Amino acid sequence: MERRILVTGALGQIGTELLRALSLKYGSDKIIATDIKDTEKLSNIGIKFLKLDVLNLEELENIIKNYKINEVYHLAAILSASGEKNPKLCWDINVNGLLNVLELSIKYNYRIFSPSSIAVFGSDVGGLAFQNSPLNPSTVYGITKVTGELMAEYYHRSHGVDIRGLRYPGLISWEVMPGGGTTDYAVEIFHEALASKKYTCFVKKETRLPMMYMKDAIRATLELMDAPEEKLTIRGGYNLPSLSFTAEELYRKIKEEIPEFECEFEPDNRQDYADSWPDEIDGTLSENDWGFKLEYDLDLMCREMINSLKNS
Ligand code: NAD
Ligand code: AKB
Repeated sequence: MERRILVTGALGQIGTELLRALSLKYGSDKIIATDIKDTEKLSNIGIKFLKLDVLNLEELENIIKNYKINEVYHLAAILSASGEKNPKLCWDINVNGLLNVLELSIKYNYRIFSPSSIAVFGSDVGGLAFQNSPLNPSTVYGITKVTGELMAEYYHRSHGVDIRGLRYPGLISWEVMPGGGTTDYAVEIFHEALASKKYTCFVKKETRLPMMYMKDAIRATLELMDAPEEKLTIRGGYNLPSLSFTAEELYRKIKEEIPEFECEFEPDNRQDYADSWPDEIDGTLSENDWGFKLEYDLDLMCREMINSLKNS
């Protein structure tokens, strides 16, 4: 099948790297990148960019119709910390934006990738979150992600929509700064380790969260979208095998490479969101259903982050 791919929220932390992976795999002429923000950069690499607010159903439909889209990577969203500042906007974009994508898929019959998050879990989950652990999030962002998972299952069951989802952990990448999440400290720390050699981390040093290097996350996304339909047992969001380390362990690992780096820990309101999430994720179902395996451990990820930032 020739792919004609639409990416929403394409200028964000994941979108920027997913665009490159999709264009390597399918060709840049097969991709329409969209975002509520504007850019001129993508035309240099042959990707067509259109400004699109996912809440604008008419414009979304025009793009899907005009470009005969048959696959959508729906990344437009408001993340956890920004969501707590504006819960209604978070609900509108994360839930109603997804509903627009789902509704049009009934008419235009395209496949959908819709990311979920470890934020679906709440503090009742304990340290280790299994696929079927309770979903009682305390952030509005987490509530929108649980709703998104349930709507994905519903549209698949009732309308046969081929939608797939992953519960990404905190994603670590160097190219684009993350957009208003709780796990952003794990990216900022690398930038500051190189730029100013000091960082004030906004969670306590003992805060342990599930994390993953972006390359593993992009590969997981492509592998899930390539998995045969009959292998998939869930549609809302697969737990992914993930790394698990404390903020202090990350600091110590970076300090091995940059000995003069100093980090202080001054928790703010994001500590509460971090405390409500699990320390670790059991990703056995992803391994069993579609064969996902992590490639990057903490050492490899830190070395690659530091080298990439040095050379950027
Ligand atoms: P991001 O904030 O970096 O990017 C989101 C993009 O969506 C931004 O470029 C923003 O301009 C765009 N956007 C916001 N409102 C929009 C609207 N109304 N219409 C169109 N575009 C809009 O986020 P990300 O990290 O790239 O996350 C992408 C998806 O992955 C989200 O669903 C997020 O919940 C999920 N996720 C991310 C992480 C992570 O660590 N990055 C972890 C778990 C889940
Ligand atoms: C956030 O911190 O909000 C995201 C996420 C884990 O969903 N990075």
